[in-house]
Amino acid sequence: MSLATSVATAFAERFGTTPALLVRAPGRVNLIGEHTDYNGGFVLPAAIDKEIFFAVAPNELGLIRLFSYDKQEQHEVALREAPLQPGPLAWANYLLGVTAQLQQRGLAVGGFDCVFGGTIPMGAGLSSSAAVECGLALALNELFNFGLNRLTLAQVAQKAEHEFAGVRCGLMDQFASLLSQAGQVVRLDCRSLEYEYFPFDTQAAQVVLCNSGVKHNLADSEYNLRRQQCEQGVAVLHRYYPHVQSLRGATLQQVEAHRAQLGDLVYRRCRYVIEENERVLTACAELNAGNLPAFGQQLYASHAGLRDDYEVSCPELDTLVELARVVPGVYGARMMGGGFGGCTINLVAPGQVEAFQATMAAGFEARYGRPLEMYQASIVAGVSALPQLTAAY
Ligand code: GAF
Repeated sequence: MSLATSVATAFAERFGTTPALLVRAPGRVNLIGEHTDYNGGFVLPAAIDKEIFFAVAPNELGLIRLFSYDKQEQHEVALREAPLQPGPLAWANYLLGVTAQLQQRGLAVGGFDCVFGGTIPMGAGLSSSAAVECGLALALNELFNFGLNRLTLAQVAQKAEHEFAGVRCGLMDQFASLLSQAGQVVRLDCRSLEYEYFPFDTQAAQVVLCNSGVKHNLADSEYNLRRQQCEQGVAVLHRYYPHVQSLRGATLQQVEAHRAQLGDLVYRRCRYVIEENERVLTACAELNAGNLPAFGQQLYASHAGLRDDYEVSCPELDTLVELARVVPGVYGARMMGGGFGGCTINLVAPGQVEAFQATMAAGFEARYGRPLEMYQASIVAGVSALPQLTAAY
């Protein structure tokens, strides 16, 4: 039985009716452009074939009834309890956060039932939380005919993450989950919200993810701290250059000129972000030119900046990148996502994938004494409603 069918079946068993809607919401990779989104910069993500399925239907009970298929836990809230508040279950908060954001926009969310479950590994930096938020955002939009466009749904989901998960994330993950297209990476300008798709041929470069297996408790607080340090940098630069509203608007010359006022730590954070924005643009030009080795060099440089200046890597991620660097057929590798654990992204020439995986597995196990989990990712379309399954559930 497919996972979508299992989720639909679980819905029917639990709520005694067939779901009105089935939705698929993907996780994402980011080729390059890390920690740039909340600085008004560029990112280059794509949705992947790790996904979460939702079965949903309205109910006449005035209740939000949520069931996690993976955790086999249910959470129930009465709509009259509005404004909704975050509760004790982390997974439920993503869903409640989306509902609350829709309500805050004055949209009449009715009672609904939802079962969801998926294959996006948690804490692997593949944006399982954004997929949960975006899948429900699209589902409720369809169920109650709100007529919101996908960009607005991404913003609803982002705000849910801020307010119900306490992470002041940028827009990248939610944007990628909702607006990706199959076989393409998308360059989003997080200042203007303009975006452009670039074909990405996984026949020419396979996307292989190596999961460090590290999940750092401090990841969320360190993430918010990085964002705060960038804001401190902007506040200093703004005093000298009033047009600078975000690090996107600043130059390396400006941060060099005010290194003393910024202090070494904030200076290095700013330097990384400005350089990373440049790297995204260079990488896109290389992609257009079909120069994968040059594209890959930008990934290595991105990793060095994340490790040394932004300080969001960890020894396991650094090891994975160093191991990849010497494997034949690897164009580039780097840590991906917020950092402090999760996956590295590796671009590997197709004929070399098996050898790559063998070398990485052996090297990682020799160093850390545990097996390395790896995934080969395809680039797929963003969140979609599925045609109703015909299986008897
Ligand atoms: C996390 C955040 F959710 C994104 O918004 C982004 O900042 C990323 O870390 C780092 O690039 O995934």
